[in-house]
This record gives sequence, structure tokens and C-alpha cells, in this order.
Amino acid sequence: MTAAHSRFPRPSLMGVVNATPDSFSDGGAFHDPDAAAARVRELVADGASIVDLGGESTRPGSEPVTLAEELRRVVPVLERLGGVAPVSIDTCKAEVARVALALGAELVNDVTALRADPAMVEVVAEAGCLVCLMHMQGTPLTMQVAPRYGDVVSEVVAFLEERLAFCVAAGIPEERVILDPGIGFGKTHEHNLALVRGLGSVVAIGRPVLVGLSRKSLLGRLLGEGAPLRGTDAASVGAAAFALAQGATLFRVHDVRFHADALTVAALLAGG
Ligand code: HH2
Repeated sequence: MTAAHSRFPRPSLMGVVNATPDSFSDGGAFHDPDAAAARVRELVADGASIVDLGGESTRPGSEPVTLAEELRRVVPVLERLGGVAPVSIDTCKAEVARVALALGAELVNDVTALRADPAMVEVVAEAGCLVCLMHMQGTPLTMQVAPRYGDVVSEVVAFLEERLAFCVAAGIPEERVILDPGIGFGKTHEHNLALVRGLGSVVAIGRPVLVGLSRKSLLGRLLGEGAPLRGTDAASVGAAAFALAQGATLFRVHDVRFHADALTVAALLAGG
């Protein structure tokens, strides 16, 4: 089984396809399974190493969806892809992960770091797949109400170390684990800034680090009044180049083509 660091050389891109009616960045556009499958193929052709398929929005304030509804959204897309395209499944439900892995997904991206569904850890351990553990304070429904930390960077690092140890104790080899500080998940603007600037502390844990900065409102806030709150693709690329310099490996992005050349050049200039 491939280790995460050899599967994803630095920098690698994870494209995003949300098969949901209400996602933060592309909600509704890929609700149709033919359109979603075509988009996955397009993102791979654009240079994505993997494409993250999600059937449940995690935008602030979003309500959870039922298992049946989430399966109804993602299974037809995976069936159309026929196990050929490199796919990651963005889910916190063990049954969705199990079905997606059987249909060819190679990575489970769980924004709860395997906390939401007690059966998830076993599904991942048994499948021998890659897994991304993300930090989130609270749940998508409530996470932006009043996020609180003493020191956000050290608390996120401690959380990710604990979740990594949990996985290893459950039989998931460390080599298969990717860590993510969870930009925008239960964090104020200042918390997000501190985490992006402090990414080196997350990288120092020793696992490949994934960051999701693409089109997040943090970027609109940085550009100030008059800028669209949803971060532009140009702003996303700037943030990704900065995160690369901090040591991030895998970038979860919506516009893959835009990021591909920019991050390749940034890595080459840095001597990577
Ligand atoms: N961000 C989003 C969703 N999943 N997974 C990881 N590992 N890291 C992230 O930063 C991350 C994620 C939110 O972005 P988007 O997919 O555009 O929206 P939605 O959750 O509404 O589908």
C-alpha cells in the first residue's frame, strides 16, 4: 500500500467536486452525477493528483444530511467513474466511506478526524486506504458561533497528534495519514491567520499536511472592503503559494489549472 508522502509529492493538488445543492463554493453546479463525473475527469486532466468528492456540505451553518441522501449523491458519480479516476471521499459517515472505497476511492477525507462515526476507524484500517484527519472545533452547524482557543496553533497541533495516535493504535499505519489544520472550521479570522502563519508547527508533526484555503472567506477578509467575501481564485493561489513555503504538501483547490503552474513554479524556485 502506498505511503501518503510518495503518493503525494510536494506540491500535489486535490481538486474539489461537491455533489451537493448547497456547498460553500460550488453548491448546485455538480449536483447532477454526469456533470460531477465529468468535472472529476476534467480536474484530473488539469493536473489534480486526486479529486475530493463530497455529498454533504460542511459550510458554516449547514445541516447534516441523512446516510441515504449522501449515498444517493455520491454513489452514481463513483459508478460513472468506474474506479479509474483517483478519488477521495469527503465524508464523516463510515458507511459512505465503505461504499466509496469499494467503488475505487483511495482516500477518506473526514473533517471530524474520525470522531463523528465510531465505525469509521475500522473501515479505514481494514481498507488500508489513505486518510486525512482535519481539525474542527464544534460541528458545521455551530462552529462559527463563538470559536475559542487559548493558543490556536498549539491546540490544533495537540489535537492532530492525539488523532494520529488514535489511528496508529487502531492499526492504521502512520504512513497512510495526512493532517489538516481545518482552515475555517470553528475559527475566527484571527485564528485562521495564526494557523496559516503557523503551519510549520503542523508540518513539524511529521506527516504530510493538506490545506484547504481555496475560495475561503479568509481571503476576501484579507483583501478588505469591496473584495468578494468568497475568496477569488487569484487570492487562493497566493495563499497556497504561501502555505507551500510553510511546508504544506497537498492543496485542496477548486481551480486546479490555476494552481498547478503557480505551485510548480513556486516549488522549483524554492529548490523543491
Ligand atoms: N474544506 C471544505 C470541505 N472539506 N476537507 C479538508 N480536509 N480540508 C478543508 O479545508 C475542507 C474540507 C469546505 O470547502 P468546500 O468544499 O468548498 O465547501 P463545502 O464544505 O460547503 O462543500
